[in-house]
Amino acid sequence: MKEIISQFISEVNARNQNEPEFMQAVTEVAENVIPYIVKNDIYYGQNILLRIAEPERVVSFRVAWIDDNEEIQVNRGYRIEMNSAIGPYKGGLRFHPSVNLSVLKFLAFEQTFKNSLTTLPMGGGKGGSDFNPKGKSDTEIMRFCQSFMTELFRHIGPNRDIPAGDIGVGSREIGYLFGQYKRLKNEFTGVLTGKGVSWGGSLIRPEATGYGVVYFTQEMLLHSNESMENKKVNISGSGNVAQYAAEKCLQLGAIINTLSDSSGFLYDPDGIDSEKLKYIMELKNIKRGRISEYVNIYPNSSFHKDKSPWEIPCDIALPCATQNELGKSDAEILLKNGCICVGEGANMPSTPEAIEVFIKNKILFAPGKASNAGGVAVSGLEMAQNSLRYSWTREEVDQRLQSIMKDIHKSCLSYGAENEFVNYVKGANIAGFVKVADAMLAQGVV
Ligand code: NDP
Ligand code: 2IT
Repeated sequence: MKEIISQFISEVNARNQNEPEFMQAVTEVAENVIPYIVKNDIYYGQNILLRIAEPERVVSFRVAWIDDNEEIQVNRGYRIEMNSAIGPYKGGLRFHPSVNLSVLKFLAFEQTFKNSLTTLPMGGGKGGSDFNPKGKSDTEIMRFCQSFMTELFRHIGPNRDIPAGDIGVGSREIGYLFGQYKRLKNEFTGVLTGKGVSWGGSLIRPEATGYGVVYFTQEMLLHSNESMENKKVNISGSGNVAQYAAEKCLQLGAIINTLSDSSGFLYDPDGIDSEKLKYIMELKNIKRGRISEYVNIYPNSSFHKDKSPWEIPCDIALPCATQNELGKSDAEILLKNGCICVGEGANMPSTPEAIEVFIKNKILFAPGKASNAGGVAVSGLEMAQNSLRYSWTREEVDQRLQSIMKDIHKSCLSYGAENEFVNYVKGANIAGFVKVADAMLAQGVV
């Protein structure tokens, strides 16, 4: 078996040199899915995983725009249309200087499995740009978004490819992107998700990823006769996912120790309560400030420059910032300090070595493609509401989100239960694969 897997990985690697993040994502899936394929005749010999690892289409384009000093700036834009076996391409846009083909291909690959897990009809895609939104004025952001969409609009559409937000792309950017798409096409359609509620957005979409992570974490805990109540939680990041994960943790009676950004982490030994979280949301979303500013308002807390929050003892860790932010030594410290559960809010935040530590020690570990699927799931519900030309209440969307997260948990159990232990990584990878693979088999070699 090891040989079949390594042969597969070398074949994919040969075509994707210098794409470490993409290879990391493919390797993890291959290790879980190839043994399953070998045991199941209908998939064996069809090269399905090899086909899934090859994007259906990759678009790369120039984004030229003029900054506030009237200088011409040039960025690179991308859209990876990874897999459309079970529905139109669907996935976020990331604006961050670290964006490159490897990062977006890993995200699009993960998205294909994640979207399959949601139970909704969405294929996998991802896009973005190496544009850095930090420190840019509102008008610079608008000009960039308009230039980006002036090329992207040819490749997307409500039945073809439906982008949304990700790192650096929130409601402001979705607004500017939607405005430009509508102007270019002279059509008001559900081509993007994460829209404002007054112009086709869904209630609960801003909250969905963070809430979903906590709903999934709660399911894992309940399955082990545990609960969120009074648990100490370390969260990384302080963006969209981190903020609403924190909000839901507080609603379920947990205590928030930490939040972070790329400059370091904040630790509040008294707990970040809902009033403090409100301050953080305003600081990050309106003032666009840094998390270190919190200590000026709450002097009992401390800011740890250039460090990640995993060294603070906790019961639950929710990495909600970015890929590979939690390594082997972080995993070891978490375990040593008594952590019982890790729920990934970000995409691929734990390194393969960290995951190995979690699984070897049989703690509850949820991979992002299962635990952060609530965001794209509510994007799918936004698409459904747009098609109906109708909108559901907050309660209705939240109920559907909760039941989708429970269904994903059940799918992980179906394919990942190993005696008393549940290997959620294996469960999510195989369950995500089966639905896409069945659709690909039915549709022939395309
Ligand atoms: P935001 O842009 O709202 O926030 C990102 C947060 O992560 C910020 O606090 C940011 O700090 C921090 N961060 C970003 N890059 C790095 C880095 N290289 N090192 C350390 N910290 C970093 O993004 P989201 O909250 O939307 O996304 C967070 C993660 O969740 C990503 O992995 C994303 O792919 C994933 N995700 C998002 C979904 C969504 O619906 N938005 C859905 C599913 C997954 P700083 O401000 O200093 O950059
Ligand atoms: O990684 C993700 O799932 C997202 N950034 C959300 C994608 C979406 O289409 O809502």
